[in-house]
Amino acid sequence: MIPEVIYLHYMNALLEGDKKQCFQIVNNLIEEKTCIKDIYIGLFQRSMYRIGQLWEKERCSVAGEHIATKITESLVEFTVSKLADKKETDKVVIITCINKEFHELGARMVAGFFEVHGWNSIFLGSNTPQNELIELIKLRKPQVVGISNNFYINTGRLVQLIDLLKTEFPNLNIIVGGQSLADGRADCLCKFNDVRYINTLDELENYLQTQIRILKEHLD
Ligand code: B12
Repeated sequence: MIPEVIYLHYMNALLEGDKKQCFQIVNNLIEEKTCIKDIYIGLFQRSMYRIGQLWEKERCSVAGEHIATKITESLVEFTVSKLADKKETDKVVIITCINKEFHELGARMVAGFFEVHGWNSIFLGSNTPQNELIELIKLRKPQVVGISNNFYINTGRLVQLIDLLKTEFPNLNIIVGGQSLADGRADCLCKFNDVRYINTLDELENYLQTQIRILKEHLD
């Protein structure tokens, strides 16, 4: 858990665009061995969701939101550079956003979470064309592909993409995340019996443990 006083201090610095202060706070938390999930959820996600609410009420400008997003992005890179497992690995995950989805911070965090857990993650970011993703899967042969969908308008495109991936790669492990499908809106995935919607980093952590067990059994 991140103490409330630290969250408020961080939120204040983020709203002021004070990158140095934000880095200082996060660096201190890392040095105190705060769990990465707490930093990602209790600081990064919580503050960005709050910025979304402020922006909706016109209490945070678009520029203020862009600055906060950029600071948070660089902090995710910073945490990964500090905490990623540097051992060689053949566990590969591709994390991507759908075509026309411009929210990429959550997906970057998820890619970082895989790296901290010893995976080699290939992060494609926002607005990825379907054919580019398919070519990359053929080339890199990932064990898992993670797709992010945050803007509800893109959900049709998400289903279309999964249909295409399942036709090209019937055995591919696909996970999906993002706010569009939260709060019981993941029904559109029912038609794919092996595609998982993962809503939280706790669920992702459990999923990773299962994957590692399956990969080990496969090698034995
Ligand atoms: C920053 C931001 C933007 C930035 C994004 C920049 C970037 N580089 O990412 C920009 C300016 C581009 C933007 C644009 C828009 N935005 Co915006 N944006 C936000 C904001 C404030 C923060 C998003 C964020 O980073 N959240 C923090 C991350 C960490 O959380 P997260 O994405 O949920 O990710 C977590 C989980 O969902 C999950 N997850 C996410 N992806 C994946 C993938 C996998 C595989 C897994 C396992 C898990 C997973 O794990 C993460 C960690 O827990 C949100 C507010 C909010 N509530 O999030 C609005 C918000 C998402 N935006 C919104 C809107 C409406 C828009 C615009 C339509 C605005 C406009 N009029 O142009 C456009 C749409 C662009 C598009 N076509 O995609 C709405 C969406 C409403 C809806 N129901 O769909 C929100 C909720 C704001 C609001 N309160 O109305 N936005």
